[in-house]
Amino acid sequence: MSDSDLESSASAIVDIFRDHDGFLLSAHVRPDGDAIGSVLGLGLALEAIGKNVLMVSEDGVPESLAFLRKSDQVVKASEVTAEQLEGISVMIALDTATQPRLGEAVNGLFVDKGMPVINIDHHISNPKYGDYNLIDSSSPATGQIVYELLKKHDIDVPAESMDALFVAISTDTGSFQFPSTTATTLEIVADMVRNGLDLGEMSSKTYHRQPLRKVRLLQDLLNRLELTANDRVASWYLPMETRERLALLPDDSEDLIDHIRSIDGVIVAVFFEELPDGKIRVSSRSKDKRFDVCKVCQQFGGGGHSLAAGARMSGPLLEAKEKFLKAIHDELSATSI
Ligand SMILES: [Mn+2]
Repeated sequence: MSDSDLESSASAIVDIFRDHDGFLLSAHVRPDGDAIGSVLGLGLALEAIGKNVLMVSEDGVPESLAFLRKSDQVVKASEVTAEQLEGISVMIALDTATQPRLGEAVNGLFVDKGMPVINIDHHISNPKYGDYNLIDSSSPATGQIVYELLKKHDIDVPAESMDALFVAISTDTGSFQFPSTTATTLEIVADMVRNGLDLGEMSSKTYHRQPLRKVRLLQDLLNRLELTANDRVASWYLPMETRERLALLPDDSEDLIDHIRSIDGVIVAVFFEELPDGKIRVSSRSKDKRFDVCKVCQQFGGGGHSLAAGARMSGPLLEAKEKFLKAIHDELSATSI
C-alpha cells in the first residue's frame, strides 16, 4: 500500500473506532509476542476510551506472555459465551496473514454475523481479506502499526497498552536487531520510554525467564543439528517423542530457530516440528536478502515474510524434512549467492 493509501485506510479505521461501541479483537493461532501484544495494545486502548472490548485467541495466551498486565482479559475463543458477544459489532484481526490463520473458533465468532472486518497486519502475503485493511509490509511489527495509528489519531495509549506494544515490537524485531528495524521503530521506543515505559523490566520479563524444559529441548535439538549445502543451510527437527518426554508446552519451541540462524556462514535456517495431529510445522529464516524463504514456503502452501516464513506439511517428519530441504537447496542453486 502507498503512503496515501495507508493514511486513508488509517483514517477510515479510526472512524470505525469512533462510530462503534463493541469490538472483537484477535490474532493468529499459536500467538507470539506481536500477536498478543497487538491485541492487548489496541484492545486496552479502545477500552480506555470507553469501548466494549472482547479480546480472544484461538490458543489462549502462552505462558511466556502471561506477565503482560491484563493479559488474563484475552480469552480462549472456544470459551466465549453468547453474552460476551452481545453488543460486539466489529471484528479486528491483527498480525494475521490470512483469515483462516485466526483459527476455527475465532472465525466462528464473527463470520456470517454481518460484522465489518478490520485487518491490521505487516505480512507481505496478506491478501487484504478485511473490509478495511491497514497492511504495511515495511513495518517490522503489527504492534508498530498499532502504536502509530493510535498516536497519529490522538488516541491515548495507556501504560498496559504501551507495555504490550513494546513487547510486540521488541519480539518481532529480535530485540531491535533484525534489518526490518527502522529509525521510526527506535523513535517509537524512545517515545515509549519518555512516557514511562520500563524498558529494562519489560525486556527482562520477555527474554530472561526460560523454563528449564526449554533448555533441555535445546540440548536435544543440538544433538540433531544438520548442516547441508556447504554449511549454508542449518536445520534440526523435533519429533513428537521428544515433545512428550520433556512435557513441552506448544510455545516452548518458539524462537529456538535463532540459535541455528546465528551460525556464521549459514544463509538459511529451518526448524521441523512434528505436531500432535501428525502435521509437520516448518519454520524458516533467511539471513540474505537475495534468498526469499517465503517463496519456498509458498510451494508448500505456506507464507510469511521474505526473511522469515513458515509452512505446514503432511508427515512423516523425515520425509517432509527431505522434501523441504530439497526445495531450499534447489532455490539456493538457482540464486547467485
Ligand atoms: Mn508480526
